[in-house]
Amino acid sequence: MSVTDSTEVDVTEDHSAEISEVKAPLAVKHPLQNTWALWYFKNDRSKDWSENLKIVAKFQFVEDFWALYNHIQPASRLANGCDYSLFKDGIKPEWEDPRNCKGGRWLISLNKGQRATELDHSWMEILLCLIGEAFEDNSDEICGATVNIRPKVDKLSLWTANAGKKDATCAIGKKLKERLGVPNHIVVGYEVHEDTKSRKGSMAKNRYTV
Ligand code: MGP
Repeated sequence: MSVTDSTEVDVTEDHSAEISEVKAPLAVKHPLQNTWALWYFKNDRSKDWSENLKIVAKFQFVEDFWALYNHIQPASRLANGCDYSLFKDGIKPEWEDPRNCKGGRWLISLNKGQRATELDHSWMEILLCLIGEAFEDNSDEICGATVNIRPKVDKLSLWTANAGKKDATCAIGKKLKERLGVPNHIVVGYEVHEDTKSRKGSMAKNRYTV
């Protein structure tokens, strides 16, 4: 998996087998509650959007997560137009997936300066919230998370399954804000995927805010 030694990630196949070969001392690995898949998106305009989404690796142990994380480029080093997504195994990081289609995302935008200072730390914190099941009773509502690297505004988003479940969705948003250390006076919004898909302006309206 040549993802650390080139300026752009070359992800052409599933590397799960390679990652799960990493052995912990005494060969005891610590299982996660869910199996997760890391996806990489590279914006190749000659292909449909969905065809540009590739699985980098799946993992179900803490040690395999770190092996993968330490092996790939940090999000801040990806080229503009690229994304990483970490989703529960079986959920594709797209609106159309049956487990995403009634849901939405908590969205945090970062300006250009924050790419160097905050992006990698915040993305790592989101990854740790996911694999550590930080959303407790509402963990079943979690689908995954995405980081979009873009020329003007990078985006971090946490995708949940049911936009109609206000209490669970807002509890997730509050926990996310707390874990990322977002100050209280900064408002974080939740967009419903259906609205994001059909929006006319530059932003979909927020269904909820925390
Ligand atoms: P984007 O990559 O989420 O954001 O969506 P970006 O690049 O910041 O652009 P903006 O439109 O938010 O300003 C870019 C485009 O990719 C969308 O307009 C869609 O055409 C396509 N796209 C993104 N997502 C997440 C999906 C998806 O889940 N399904 C499909 N079919 N297209 C998507």
